[in-house]
Amino acid sequence: MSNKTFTMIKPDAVGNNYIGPILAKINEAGFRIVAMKYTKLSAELAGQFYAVHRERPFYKDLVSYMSSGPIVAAILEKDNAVEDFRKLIGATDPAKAAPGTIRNLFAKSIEANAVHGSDSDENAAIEGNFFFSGTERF
Ligand code: FUP
Repeated sequence: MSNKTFTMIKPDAVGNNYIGPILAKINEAGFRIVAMKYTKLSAELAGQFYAVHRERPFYKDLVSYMSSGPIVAAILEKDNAVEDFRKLIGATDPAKAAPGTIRNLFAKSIEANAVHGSDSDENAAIEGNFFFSGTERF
């Protein structure tokens, strides 16, 4: 079990001025920020990041949405990081996300669902490496 996960605060949450409240929830839940950047994905990079979903019907819209505005990408550290962060963000569809979870509080739709959280230790490493070099982690 690794102690790191990867997250993005997505364009809807950035646009709604939820960076601060979401980071507060992340810190209150006991995660330490190891790396962080405010950036914007090109359609090409968003397509690469979500390549695992390329056969799904929502892929094109997802890529266009994820490249529509700035995001915050971060690597987070905590014991049991992947599982605990998935609990903190709640279900993919905010209508099904448990009360008090980040998606329940801040997301509007299944596509514009406020945050990303890695679903496995392996993907956490792949996704962290997608955004950050070794010297950008502290
Ligand atoms: P999650 O792991 O909770 O982020 O969800 P998935 O990996 O299943 O989906 C990745 C992203 O695809 C979601 F964050 C939002 C988008 N998505 C849709 O737009 N429509 C869907 O029906 C499912 C996912």
